[in-house]
Amino acid sequence: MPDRKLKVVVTRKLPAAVEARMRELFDVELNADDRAMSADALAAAVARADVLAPTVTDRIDAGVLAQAGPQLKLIANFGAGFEHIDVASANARGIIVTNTPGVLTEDTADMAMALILAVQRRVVEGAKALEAGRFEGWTPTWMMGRRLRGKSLGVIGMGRIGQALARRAKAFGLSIHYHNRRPIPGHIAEALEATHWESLDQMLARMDVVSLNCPHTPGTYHLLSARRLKLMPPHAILINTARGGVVDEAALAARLAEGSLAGAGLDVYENEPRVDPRLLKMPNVVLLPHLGSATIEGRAEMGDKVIINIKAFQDGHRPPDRVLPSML
Ligand code: 8YV
Repeated sequence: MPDRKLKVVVTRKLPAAVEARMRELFDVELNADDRAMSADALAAAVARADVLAPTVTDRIDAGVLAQAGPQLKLIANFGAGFEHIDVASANARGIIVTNTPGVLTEDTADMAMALILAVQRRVVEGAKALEAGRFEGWTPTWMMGRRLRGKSLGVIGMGRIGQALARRAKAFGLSIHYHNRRPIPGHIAEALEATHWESLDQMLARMDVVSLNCPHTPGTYHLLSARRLKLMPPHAILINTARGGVVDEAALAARLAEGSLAGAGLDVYENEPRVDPRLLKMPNVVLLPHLGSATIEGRAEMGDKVIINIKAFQDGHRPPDRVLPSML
């Protein structure tokens, strides 16, 4: 590794303490005005950077990577999801890709639980009704939601975040079910009293609440297709804190509009920041602007991870959070 400081190009504004530490360690280019970079700006960045530190709002595809200079050796993503990076193309060019797993697990699980509560108990709908002057005093039948205790939760993707959500949901009295590529270790399944469903179709047909917690890979694109959404019973709700592309958003909006699904809580969308306009008008749908990991603590820890990955690389070690082809 050369003695000079690594040129690190950071594509978005990061927490101040993270940026300050990066200034100490690296020859860093920060993005003070925090505007998302265009494809041309990204291409220019990979042409001059030793390390690129992008986020979910940057599309690092084969076209951008084709512009990379030979000095670009690391893409240290600020975020856990990496579907916006063409990892295979990067690896083929000898570029390592890293992410920030583990530090946003609890925050994202909190948000999924918050969405379950919000949709099932009509929290946002009630707050909006009050703000609009529609609260005329208590009545026995107004704004009734559904009880959580005793209901079933089907988690799609039982990794770190799925398990953290399952722990929360179990404490709220939900029974835990999951669909995953592989069953989780026995001791974890036992503690959660979790049932593994080999068949996603069969699980969907029996759950009261379904939560998406899997990564967006070529294999999970539109995993919840129009056909699968139709398998969910009409009283069921869908929660998505994973990635918009895992659900056919137009088909979801259509199902909700026809009343054949009771509600949805979404933090992510297929074409962010665009949201299917039909969803915006539905009282039984709670929409958040991709806030899953948005805590002061979580974002600081994500920054630490980015720095640790770059530092390890700079010191001649293998960065700890490499994204490996087996994860795709
Ligand atoms: C991040 C996320 O804030 O880490 C992820 O995968 O979805 C978000 O919570 C975002 O990816 C930042 O790049």
